[in-house]
Amino acid sequence: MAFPALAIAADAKPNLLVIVADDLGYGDVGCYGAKCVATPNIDRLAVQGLKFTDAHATSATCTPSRYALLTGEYPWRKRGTGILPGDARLIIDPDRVTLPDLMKQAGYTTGVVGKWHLGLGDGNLNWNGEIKPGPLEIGFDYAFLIPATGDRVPTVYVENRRVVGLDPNDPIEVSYGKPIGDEPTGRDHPELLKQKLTHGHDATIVNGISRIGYMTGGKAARWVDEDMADVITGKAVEFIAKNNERPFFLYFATHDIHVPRAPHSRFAGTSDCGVRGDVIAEFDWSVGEVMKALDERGLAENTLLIVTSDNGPIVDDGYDDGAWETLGDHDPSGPLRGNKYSHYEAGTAVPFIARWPGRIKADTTSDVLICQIDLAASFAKLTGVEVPDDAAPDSENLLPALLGESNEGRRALVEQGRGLALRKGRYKYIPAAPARGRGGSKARPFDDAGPEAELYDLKADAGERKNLAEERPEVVEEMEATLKQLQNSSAKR
Ligand code: NG6
Ligand code: CA
Repeated sequence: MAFPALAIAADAKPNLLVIVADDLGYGDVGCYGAKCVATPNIDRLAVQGLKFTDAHATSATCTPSRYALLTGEYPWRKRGTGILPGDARLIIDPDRVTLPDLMKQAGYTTGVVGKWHLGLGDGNLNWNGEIKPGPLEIGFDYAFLIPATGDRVPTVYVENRRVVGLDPNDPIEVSYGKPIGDEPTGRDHPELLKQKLTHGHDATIVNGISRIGYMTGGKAARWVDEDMADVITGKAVEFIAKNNERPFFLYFATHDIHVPRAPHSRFAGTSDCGVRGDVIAEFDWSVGEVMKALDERGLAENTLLIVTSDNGPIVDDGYDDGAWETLGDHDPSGPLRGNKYSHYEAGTAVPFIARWPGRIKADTTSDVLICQIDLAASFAKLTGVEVPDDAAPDSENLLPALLGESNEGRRALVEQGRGLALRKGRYKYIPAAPARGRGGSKARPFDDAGPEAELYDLKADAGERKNLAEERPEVVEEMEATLKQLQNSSAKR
């Protein structure tokens, strides 16, 4: 593919560093109102940069949200982009032009460190051999991965195309169907668990925590959850150190603050709202280490550093880790309604801070509607590469808004919970879905839309409390038409 000459000189190009937390809620950090846990590093970023109040992931769960971030395509356009098991094949087509592809075209070294959860291999992957296709086939020069999630097997790191520290005499096998091997499971041996289960997560026990899925072998390669933040933050810092001579794009996807919540002893017990607060503190530490790495190399001034989250917050996501009992009056969703998985705003509205001392004004706030899906077109604009016609179809170039130079954001955004919802102008619309029951576990249902259509005026009612659907049928009709049209138009370009 031919790309036009680069628009800005190589030495002027900012590094691009996107830190994506897992399940960190809109109300979970200090500068967004959290009081029970100190997040000094993220708060400092906000003081030095631009804090967005209406920034979103496309989706209220991980796989679709990250698919959108890396491809610039709404995930619901493609089948198979829901939460993936740990043995799923790669869901991003190596032939498509992705965000990391675009950055490579712009002359950047590209890296991903941390949670992947977009599948690996092309079906029937052998974890003991060369693991591909994966991130290296979709535009990354370097990868250090948690293949799926912390609560899914295989519980090993993958560096580039290999499991790290694998003993060839102890091969790994993974199953998401029938049980394999003879290791104890959480279902049969609850007495062996550090954390009891509330739902799911009852298969192979690794490090005293039982997981989703069965695994045998790979004993020497298995991670220790309590060390995970140290390990992956170290890899992110290493990537920065290795690439300080030329511009880099780093996607650093932490395990924090997803379940299982197993903070290092440095953080355990440090917050006023239990283990969930402790892993927020650990996430903040990771952000601080990355900031330090930039400072030490004189890179901070010319690095666009973004901190955000892949979806909204959840207190009980399957492990009985005491998070509910110790939550106190902390509200992970802040002033918004809903949580992870839900159609309400807190499902996709996430913290989003952008700092670039060389370009973005310090200590500023923006209320524009912006989405992580827009990073592809915006970064392409910033680095002077053209987005090919068939790439990133739903990504809007919002560079001026991203840099705080414009108040113009998206006109509309499709938000994905268990179904689709629409943001447009001051309104939020959730279509009727008669088959939809309440979500979550029986004991702790999460706050999600019911079977009837819902319409909210977010300007007057940010907390989505007063359903206007009956009062304003003409708005419902217009929103419905826009949503249909967006669903049917396969591409903007
Ligand atoms: C759910 C898991 C949940 C979490 C989620 C994915 C159960 C009962 N629940 O199926 O614990 O792993 O998937 O989270 O197993 S995400 O942030 O990666 O989307
Ligand atoms: Ca997530």
